[in-house]
Amino acid sequence: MRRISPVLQQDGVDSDLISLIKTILAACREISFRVSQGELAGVLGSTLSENVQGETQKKLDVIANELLKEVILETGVVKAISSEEEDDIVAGNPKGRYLVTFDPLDGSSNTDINSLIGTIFSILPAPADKDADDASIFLQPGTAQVAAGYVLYGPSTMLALSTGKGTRLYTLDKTYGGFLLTEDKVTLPKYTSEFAINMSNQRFWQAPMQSYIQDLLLGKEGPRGKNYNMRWIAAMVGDVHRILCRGGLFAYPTDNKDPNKPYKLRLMYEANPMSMLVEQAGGLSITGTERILEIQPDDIHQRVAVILGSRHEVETCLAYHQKAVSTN
Ligand code: FDP
Repeated sequence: MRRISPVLQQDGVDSDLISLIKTILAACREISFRVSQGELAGVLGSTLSENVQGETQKKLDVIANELLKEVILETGVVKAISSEEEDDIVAGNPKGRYLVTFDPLDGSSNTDINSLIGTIFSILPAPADKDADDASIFLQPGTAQVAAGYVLYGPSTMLALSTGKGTRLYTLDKTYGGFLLTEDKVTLPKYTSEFAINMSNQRFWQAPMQSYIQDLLLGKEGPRGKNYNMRWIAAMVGDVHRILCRGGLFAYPTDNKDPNKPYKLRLMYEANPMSMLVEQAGGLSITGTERILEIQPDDIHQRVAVILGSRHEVETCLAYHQKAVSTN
């Protein structure tokens, strides 16, 4: 079985980028260990470190953020990082060639129930002409990503990674401590009969999404002419992993539950890296009106509607949205 470095070298990936990816994975191995220790490690909402006042409560997502931040900035090849856990960007080496944006622990509400969680990351080129503390250096569309991936902390710890030459899956070999290639060419089936969506939001969706899902629920007797199954892990990293493994459609669409927050998922460190992984595996990823990877971000923490997965199903969902526009 092949290790990561030779696979990336064969793809012609820059040696600085390879060592950056390996550094991120080293932190993820540490996070994986702590996750697997559960209550025993005292990390699930419990304490890990102390300060002058005594013991400090540190949640696993905070610990994961600190681990990643520290090791990534130490590489010297990173100009700045941006994290779901940090309001502002954190400057690194002014001469660093890369930017890293990450969600240290996606699906963190699953930590309490010993269910799937993961780390999602996206690597962008760093513009040379701007300062390391200028947040606008991150405002690049997803098409600019030089690498995207996630590490899933499940029954086994798995990595999905793309550097633009397809999507591969690796599994952490806990006996030797490294990730080994276990799926060389992830390919999403074009057709699917499985979807993932938080149905409790149904009444808040826009009309095209309401009728698309309604038609899936009508099954064999409805316009789609087949029965659909639903799966919902409630951690994007887990739902997208299932889709990379066997296809399907995942959606967190626009809703009007809270008029100030029409979208749930973050563009820079959730939607963009997942969209790259899905597209590189032959799938599609859209908001309902546009390709996610082409969105020009205007804020490092901006949110976006997400519909991704098997090509034919995403195209069908898009057609419902387009029909609504043309009849309006
Ligand atoms: P979480 O809040 O538990 O971290 O964006 C984060 C996310 O999980 C996604 O991973 C998941 O798909 C979604 O939120 C679930 O949110 P809801 O339970 O509100 O639908």
